[in-house]
Amino acid sequence: MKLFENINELNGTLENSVITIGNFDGVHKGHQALFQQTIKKAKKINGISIVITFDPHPLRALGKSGPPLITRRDQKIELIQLANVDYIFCLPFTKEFAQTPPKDFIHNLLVAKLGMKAIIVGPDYLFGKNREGNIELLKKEGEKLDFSVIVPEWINDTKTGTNRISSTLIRKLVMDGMVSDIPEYLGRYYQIRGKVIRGRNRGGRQLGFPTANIKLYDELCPKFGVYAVKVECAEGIYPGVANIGYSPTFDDHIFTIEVHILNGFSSDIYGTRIRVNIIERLRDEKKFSGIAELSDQIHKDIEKTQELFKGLIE
Ligand code: RBF
Ligand code: MG
Repeated sequence: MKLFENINELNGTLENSVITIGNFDGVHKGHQALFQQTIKKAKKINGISIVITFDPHPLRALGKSGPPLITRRDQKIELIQLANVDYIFCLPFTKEFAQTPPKDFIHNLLVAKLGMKAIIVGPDYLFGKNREGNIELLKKEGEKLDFSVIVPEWINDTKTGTNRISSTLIRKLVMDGMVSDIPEYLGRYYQIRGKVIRGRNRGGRQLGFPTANIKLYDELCPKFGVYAVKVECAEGIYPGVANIGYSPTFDDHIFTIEVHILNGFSSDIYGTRIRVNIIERLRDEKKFSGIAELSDQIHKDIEKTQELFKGLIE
């Protein structure tokens, strides 16, 4: 597996390749299926498999706001790497690049530079200047330049009855707090990443539940509330309970993402980066009449989480 973060890093040209291209935000099961089909086709022709993706998101590069990303650059690359394709190109999407006419993109990059013999893309794939390139154009150019165009059907979403898995659907589920539905689409839990920063030092001292306060690195934040989570830090992987919101019991109105790690975890993790896998939504945040009531409730949240983890197969 070779990763290129700029096309200029590739000396010379490649040959006999099967390529899939997309933004692949979230690297969901639909994307994963495209990667597997790319690998399969490459084996069939004794060639190499290539994933091409972009960063930043094209809409951002063009100065539009764009959706909150499910996976930022590094996580997206890590997840694509799990697919075991031969080459990953994570190319900078710039305003200049956006001006590339679709035919130039096909001729200069895909065919001349990367030696494309087959391309595998989703049914709605559009590309090039003004998104003028489409599957029809690919097929026409494919006849001239001797590559095939493979367009797999959408993967059915048996849960909602809609006929495709999409990044848009996944974003909505996360924002609605429907996190336990996520593994069905991502093949993993939704994960947020961030750095542990100093909080108000109230959790441990006043409540009896020390929390790691997280400065979010990710863009997509689950709906406010309390969640059962699995925390990955340098020390290992631990169950935890997280609160996302404004802690309405207190009147400071400060947005925080806090995690209390279970089983007496007491390592100093200030300043380190942690990953929090969001497993299940437990409840809404509530304004309690006092610290004792809040503390009682957190006890219950922890019990529920421990039960949940007993039932989880790793
Ligand atoms: N604060 C609230 O005001 N209402 C809540 O319902 C609430 N639930 C929480 C649940 C968990 C599992 C944790 C770890 C924290 C919760 N908090 C809640 C935040 C709590 O007030 C905060 O951790 C302390 O004030 C320390 O910053
Ligand atoms: Mg804290």
